[in-house]
Parts: sequence; structure tokens; C-alpha cells
Amino acid sequence: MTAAPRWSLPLLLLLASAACKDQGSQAPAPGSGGGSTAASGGGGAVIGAALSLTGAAASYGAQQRAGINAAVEDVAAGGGPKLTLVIEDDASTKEQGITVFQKFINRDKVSAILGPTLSNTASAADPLAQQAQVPVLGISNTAATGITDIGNYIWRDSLTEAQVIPGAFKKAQEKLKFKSAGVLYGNDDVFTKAGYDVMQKALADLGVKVLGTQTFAKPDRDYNAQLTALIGQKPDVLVVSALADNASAIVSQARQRGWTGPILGGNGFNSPAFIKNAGAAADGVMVGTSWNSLSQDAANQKFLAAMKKAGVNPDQFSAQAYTGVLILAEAIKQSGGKTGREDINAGLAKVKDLETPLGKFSFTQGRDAQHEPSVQQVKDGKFQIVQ
Ligand code: 1QQ
Repeated sequence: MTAAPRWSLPLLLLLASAACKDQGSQAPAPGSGGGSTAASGGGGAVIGAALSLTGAAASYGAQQRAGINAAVEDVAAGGGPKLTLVIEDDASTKEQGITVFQKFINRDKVSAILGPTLSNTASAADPLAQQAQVPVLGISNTAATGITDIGNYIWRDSLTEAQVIPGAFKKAQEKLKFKSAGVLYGNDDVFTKAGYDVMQKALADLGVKVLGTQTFAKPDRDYNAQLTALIGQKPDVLVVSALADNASAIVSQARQRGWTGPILGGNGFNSPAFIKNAGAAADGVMVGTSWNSLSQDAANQKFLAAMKKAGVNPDQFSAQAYTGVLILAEAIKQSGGKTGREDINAGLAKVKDLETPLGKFSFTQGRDAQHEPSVQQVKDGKFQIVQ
């Protein structure tokens, strides 16, 4: 006869409540930077979301969290698969991204991961998931290389800079007729560097002469030396590859130095936080975007209504995050409701023409996003879609 372990009732209750807390709300995760967790109830697929809730990319992470939470609610309300979310802060760094991925893979035993926010973090953390055969769906990684080519478990719903910038710059040139440019980019970040490479090629293809190129690093706050050098060359346009925090300071300081000409940005500019922090200096800035805020498609209208209900002014990042959850739900549906890591990875390959806030969504052969981009320009303190 085997003796049953003799647990006391209070101890059992304590263990049960600790287990609930771990999957439930507001449990700070040991060793992962105190990210919050939010659950939509037990069962179903456990999805980890690694988001930049602090650090250089925090303005994107806040939008992503709002988009993900809204989509989980909408999926549940629409009778879709049950999704249990674990949200952790990747702190906008590679190191914290790796810690969070390890927790998701080994402790939470998630079925799939959304994020991390920055390409910089993804380049370091995604290889862990690939190794463990856990599907990752990037929702904001736009570096053309070094993300989905990590392996067959890595997907993204974010168009790369290479898919967005050439068309955006072409449209900008048609409107603004520029022939020369001064370029400024961050040289300590995978995305800002990759964005620069794409910008340089796009400008060359349009026959635009680059009169000067300057660099900065994420912690920098004073760009006057670089801007003085660039403005001194009298280019027709300034072109900047930067995350939102740096972007707002760069644009403000350029205007303070008397720059009245056009400014073209990369994906880092696609945040209301950029406009808020740059104020009137942001007016006229043009940027390519993967989200058409004016889209009348039912899926976009549903997203806009969900964000309104949440009291959040939506942007491209919440739209891509919301879309990420819709895609995972569709992948589970495509795998016959099975929620294993392998099942979801196989289901992702079957997602095709899915109605999302980004438009009809499919993946390319290389697991990248495939849908129509747009161009937007800041007018009166708001992004307006350029027709
Ligand atoms: C990347 C990005 C950032 C600007 C947004 C999260 O696109 O790191 O790839």
C-alpha cells in the first residue's frame, strides 16, 4: 500500500492560491523585471508577451499591451480559442529579453510568444525560442534581416522597413520634390541601423544625393553637433532613423536650429509619443506605416471600437499587437483547436487572407508580413494618412 502524502488543508489552500497568482493578475515575476501578468481564465493556450514596458521603447510597449488585452477580449467574445496571457517587461534590452524568454519557455511553458518589442531584443532572444521550438510572432520587429531568418519558429506581422520605406520615400519625393538629403541615424540599435541601410538605398534609387551622414546613440540627448553639420550642407530634406524618444528630441532640436524643411522618419516615429514630445516641431514629418488608421474595414473598425472602450488613443503598434492575437487565434483554429507549440507553428503556416486591422493578412514564404503599407504625415498634432 502506498501512503498518500499528508497535506494539511491550510497548506493546500496556500499552494493553490500561489499557483493562481502565478497565472493570475499582477504577479511580479521573479527575475524578469517585475512585469505584470494578466489572465483570461484557466485552460486554453498560454501565450507569453514580451513587451518594452520600461526603457527606450516604453511608448511602444504601452500601446502593444493595450492592443493585446483588447484582442484577447474580442477573440473570447467572438467564440474564439481561450487564450491565457502572461505579459512581461523586456525593459527594451537584450539581457532582459533573454530572461523573459527563458521564463516563458521553461517556467510558464507557453504555447507561443508575442514580441519582443525591439528588433534589437529579438535578435538576442528569438534564438532561444527557435532552439526550444516555441513559435514567436513578432509584432513590431522591422529590421529586414536577422529576425525571421533565425529559423522556422520565428514569424512576424510587422512589415519590414525594406517593405515600407522605398514606397514612402517615393511618395514623399512626389509631394516634396527633394533632390538632396542629410541623414541621421542611431548606430547602437539593430532597427535604427537596418532602417538606415534601407533609407540609404531608397534615396540612391530615387536619385537623391546624400550630402552628409551623422550618427548618435540611444542614451544621447544633445544632437546639436550632428544637426549643425547636416543643416550646414543645405540639403532639401532631413532623413532620420531613430526610436521615438530620440526622434522627438532630434526633430525639436532641428527646428530650434532653424530647420524649416521637411523631415522623413522611419518606423520609430510611428508613435503618438513622438508627436506629444516633439510638440509643434513634429508638424510636417512624414513616415511610412503599416497601419491605415482611416481604413473602414470591419476588422479595423472593431479594433478602433475596442481601443476607444479601453480609453487608449490607438497607433500602429496597438494595431499590430491586436493583429498578433488574431493571428495566433486563427493558427489555433487552423490546427483544429490544438494548442501545442508544434500545432500553433503548423497553424501559422496556414493563416491566409485573415481580416485584421492591418488589412487582409498573409505571411510570405519567409514568415514575414504581407499586406499594403500606407504613408502618414503629422498635421495639427496628429498623424494624417497621405492619400
Ligand atoms: C524595431 C522597430 C521599433 C522602432 C519599434 C518597436 O521597428 O525595433 O524593429
